[in-house]
Amino acid sequence: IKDSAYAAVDLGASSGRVIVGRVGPDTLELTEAHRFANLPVRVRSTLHWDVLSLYQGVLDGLREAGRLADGALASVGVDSWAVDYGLLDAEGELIGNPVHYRDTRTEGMAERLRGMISQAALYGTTGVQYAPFNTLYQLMAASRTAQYAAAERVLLIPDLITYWLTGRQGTEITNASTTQLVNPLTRAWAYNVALSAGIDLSVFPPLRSPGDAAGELLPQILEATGLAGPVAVTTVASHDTASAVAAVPARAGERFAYICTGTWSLAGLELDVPVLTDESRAANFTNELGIDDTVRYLRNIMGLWLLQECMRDWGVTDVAPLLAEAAAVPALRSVVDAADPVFLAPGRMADRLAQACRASGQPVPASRGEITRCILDSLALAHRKAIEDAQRLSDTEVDIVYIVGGGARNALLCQLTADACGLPVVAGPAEGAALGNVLIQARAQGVIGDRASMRELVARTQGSARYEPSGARAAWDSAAKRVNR
Ligand code: LFR
Repeated sequence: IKDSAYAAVDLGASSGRVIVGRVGPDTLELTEAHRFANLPVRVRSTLHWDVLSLYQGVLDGLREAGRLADGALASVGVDSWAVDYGLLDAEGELIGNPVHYRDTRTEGMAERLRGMISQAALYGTTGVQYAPFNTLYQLMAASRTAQYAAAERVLLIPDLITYWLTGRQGTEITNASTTQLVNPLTRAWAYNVALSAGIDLSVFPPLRSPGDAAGELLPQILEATGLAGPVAVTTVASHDTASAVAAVPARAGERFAYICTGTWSLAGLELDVPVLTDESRAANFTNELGIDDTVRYLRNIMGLWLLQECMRDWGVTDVAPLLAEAAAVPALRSVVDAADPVFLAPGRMADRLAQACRASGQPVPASRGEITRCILDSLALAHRKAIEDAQRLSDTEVDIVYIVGGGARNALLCQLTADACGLPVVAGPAEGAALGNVLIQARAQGVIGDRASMRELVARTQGSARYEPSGARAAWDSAAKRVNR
């Protein structure tokens, strides 16, 4: 059988890419067709996504993908970061530029909602962690604006791109689960929460699931990309993290935790049922939805964003020298809480890290190597804490940690994570989200089977590196005490 070629559109917070995946019973091969920068733009006081530039990147990428696949794309799927959305008017036109989740417009919204629904009821219904950027708070903030008054539709980012490609609208469930407007037990909208927040859920098109047909590329898209139609568009796990988790190369029966690394580190477990307890809420764990009725029980950790922001301030683009310097710095001199929302907004990151070290009575990292080391040690510590907490709160145990996403290439981070967790780490693939995206498309066409066989195919075909824990756990135990949570 000739292997089929699928195009994965994967939009991340710092770059977007279109990747061609060839999938067959024994093949899984990715080729990057196009990569483009994702550069947020601040206009007046609001931080926006430049969604039209991203869309142009998608079209350029599909053209190149078609060339790589000799014009024979079996299907296209779109995933991106979560929670953000575009507004459409009654004629389906985009109203304004989508607002970036790191914008501060949601300040005060959580407090306002607290007066309308109890924290226990909010978490018990949605299972979603508190984060200022949850769609729920964004919509509360937006609902006061003239743009919102003119809006008839809310489309999450991957659904917006899919709509532009196909003319058809839907709300993909894994991404919808990050809005804090979905009940993870029923996998349906949480009407009581929406009512409390004054949000009319009919602004969202109907829910759809990974594997569902999403339409076909419109004639004008075929023309713009030079593709020969018809080309199917498939609903994938459109939340990038859900796609990445789907591609974790765990073996059948293995008891594993995962860390999806990139701008964020998303660390946790795949469960069959959500954990909606008060302890889980207090620990700020989220129950996002995964493929096949799974729950992604995880914590958001700031991730390599901490380093990206320092590098932006330093005007540095090459990470390798920083990692080499960091490797030479003594371990665990200063650590910060890498899940702390004080690091959420852009700007002056090194100052904020210094401030956190000072406030906890630790040496302030000064050189770039020291700052990088502080970030990596802190991330490893946060990974450990998330994986420990997740096991305790869900009453499960793991024996191995998988790291997927861009951070899988960061050998120091992977080794530190193994040391901190006291568990072996298997790192790779780095393009986890794109792989998951491609695999769901292939599965929808019957090319591969269940979740276990998808993962088995990833394990068999994609490279990975294994890191054994060094055994020096005591140092991590004492460092953990310096980070108060
Ligand atoms: C990772 C991610 C996280 C989500 C954050 C904001 O790319 O999708 O899962 O919490 O971005 O959307």
